[in-house]
Amino acid sequence: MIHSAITLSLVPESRGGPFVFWDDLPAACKKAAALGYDAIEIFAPGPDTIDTNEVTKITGDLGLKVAAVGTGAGWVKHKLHLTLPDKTARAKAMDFIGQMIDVGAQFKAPAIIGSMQGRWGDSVSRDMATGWLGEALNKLGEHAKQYSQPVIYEPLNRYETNMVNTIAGGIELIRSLDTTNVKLLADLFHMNIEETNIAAALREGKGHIGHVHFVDSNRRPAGNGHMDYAPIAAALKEIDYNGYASAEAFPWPDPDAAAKQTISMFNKLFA
Ligand code: LER
Ligand code: MN
Repeated sequence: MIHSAITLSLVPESRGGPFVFWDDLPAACKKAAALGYDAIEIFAPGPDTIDTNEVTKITGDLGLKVAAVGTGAGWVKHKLHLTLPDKTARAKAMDFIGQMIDVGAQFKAPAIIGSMQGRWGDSVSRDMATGWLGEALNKLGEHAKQYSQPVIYEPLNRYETNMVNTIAGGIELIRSLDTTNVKLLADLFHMNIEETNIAAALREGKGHIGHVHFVDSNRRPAGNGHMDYAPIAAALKEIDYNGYASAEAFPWPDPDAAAKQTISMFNKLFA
């Protein structure tokens, strides 16, 4: 069974980004629960900015789960990522993600590594960056294991990273790891740019996909672009995907309408 989730950003620096709800955790949780969402996905400024008791209380009272926690603020706020040339900076990036894994675990939620994968170039060769990323994923995957949570690794489109852009590239990367605790995030927006056939890529990802960002071709809420969802929903069912379809979309035309639109598409496709 596929579960519904919706994103909330608590990071002022990411304003303009693809998050449906903004700034106000209690209000976002109330709205998500009222619309029938199963979970909330939280993009926070850092591990020490999440009041774990508050999140546990608010979500618990509303019967909501936490689907995942993002780590991208490590890049957006601190300009850290896992493939920087400076060893100390890479270690800080690892530490940031490790602490986000610890925080997420308190809500039984995995952490997502998207923009924190960084990119190669200048003094950093592709091989060096791939080596560092692999090392980091091995360590973080094993770190997350103690909580019975995977690490969720997200291939991004070519304008955001040159590390891994497709599900096939993600599978190749995770097959090269020693840890077996890294899963892929299939973000339909990135896939629409990079994949030859989205449904075929999802089928190829059977057993490897741990999270889905449910969004349309133009990053508006599902149903507001030209994404052909029927084969996508069929592929996710065919591979027995039982994680979240999480609305990581622009709050278009506004957060409330985006939230309503997404849950109505979710119910049509997956309920
Ligand atoms: C960024 O484009 C994205 O899709 C996020 O989920 C990554 O942190
Ligand atoms: Mn995404």
